[in-house]
Amino acid sequence: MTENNPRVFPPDFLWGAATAAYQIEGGARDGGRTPSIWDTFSHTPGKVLAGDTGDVACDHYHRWRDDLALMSELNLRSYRFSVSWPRVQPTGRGPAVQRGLDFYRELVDGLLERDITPIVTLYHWDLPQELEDAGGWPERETAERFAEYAGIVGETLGDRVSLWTTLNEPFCSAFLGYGSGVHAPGRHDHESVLRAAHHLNLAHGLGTQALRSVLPRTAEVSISFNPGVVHPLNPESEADRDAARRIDNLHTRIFSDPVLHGSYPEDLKQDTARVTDWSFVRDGDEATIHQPLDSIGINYYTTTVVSGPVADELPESKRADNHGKSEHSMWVAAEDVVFHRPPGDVTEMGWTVAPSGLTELLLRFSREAPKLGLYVTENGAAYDDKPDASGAVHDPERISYLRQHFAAVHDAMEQGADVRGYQVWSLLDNFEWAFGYSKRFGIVHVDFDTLARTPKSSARWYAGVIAANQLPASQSD
Ligand code: PNW
Repeated sequence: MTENNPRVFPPDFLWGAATAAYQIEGGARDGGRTPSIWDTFSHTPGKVLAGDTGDVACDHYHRWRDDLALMSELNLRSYRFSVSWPRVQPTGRGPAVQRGLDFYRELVDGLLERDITPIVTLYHWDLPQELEDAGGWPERETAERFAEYAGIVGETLGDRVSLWTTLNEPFCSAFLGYGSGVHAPGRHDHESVLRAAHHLNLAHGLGTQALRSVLPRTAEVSISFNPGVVHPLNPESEADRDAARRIDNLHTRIFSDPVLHGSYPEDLKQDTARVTDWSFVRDGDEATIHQPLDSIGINYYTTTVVSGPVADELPESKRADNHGKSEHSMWVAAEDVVFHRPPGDVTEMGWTVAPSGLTELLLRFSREAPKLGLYVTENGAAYDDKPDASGAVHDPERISYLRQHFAAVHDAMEQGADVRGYQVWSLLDNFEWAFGYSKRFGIVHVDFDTLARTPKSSARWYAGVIAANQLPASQSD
């Protein structure tokens, strides 16, 4: 549509990049840090591809100064990172460790010196192992412990950080952690999934209250969802539409309804009645979860197509395993739903490139929560990037992926969505959870033998987009 006009972004649009503590820091035993569920999980044989762990990862814990220089070189205006809970509060209870807090304070000061806006995520999946030993997210106490931890970090960084995110993708914590078991702690039990989802929601609510009590009034509080864009295979089919409704409830509304509107969807409770009576939801919990927020973070990678049961098993080329292969279905009371791969190019994850889904999601949430700002807190793609003979890393597919998604964000803004920023996933190639180091999402290449960082051509291209604050109309890079 705007092929001949450049797509111009607002002057204060917060371009940036995102990472997460366990995926980049390493320094697993430094400064009094104790194991999180991801240390335990990655050290359990068979859980992570090739036995990879985050023990060293990108060694960002020791190289953060170099990484800051890299961010400046790439013109980043924001940097979204997460705080490692067991680095700050090793057992998940009691007093904080000063060295842990100091690490993040120095990092934040370094960002501010460079005019890069820090966006702090409090929980990106690294639960202190001791809290999992006490029952983990299926237990209410974990939500209460999270609130205490949120208060500690808020008190320490509140004078210098103005953008706060409570949780990253509670969907993955609950469904992949306690349902399919492909993520830590690797459990699979359907009632635990729903209990975990509720206590993650409660953690968000209690954590937001704790943050508000220590942060200046100008600070913004948010949560990052990875909502599903779920389309029925055949929109004419009642069974396919019902499959889409049930998956949307489990993927998205189980979190966004209580957070944004203060109650769980009634049909979700009915659909799952044979799994649980939901008695773990106490009077007042939904009101606690429903805290006033300033913005919503949207993480988006691909679109999902579902149907009701089909006669024959789909061939691999038509099947979507977007959430990782597991013998245990995580789809509570929706095990019968079949996931189809949408047409189009796929990334190394097997995820179809579907930029219009991002426009759709941003418009959905801008209608659902018209007063809240939106940030795309993650979006990006894995490709098989290798340095050439000269050491340069060319990743034209990633440039194409990003270009299409920037245009999709711009489309949503033209249609009224209040999108305030975009953080690419990810700054660095890193520990891609169950896939270890085999999947590279970075705009900066990391050699995991030498830990050398090399900006890929997409990083240079992105730096140019940020400097111009617009997407060039021409297709040539
Ligand atoms: C998100 N799924 O993870 C995370 O927030 C990042 O830490 C991660 O590196 C990135 O996306 C790329 O995967 C997801 O199976 C992991 O549905 C798995 C799924 C979704 C998101």
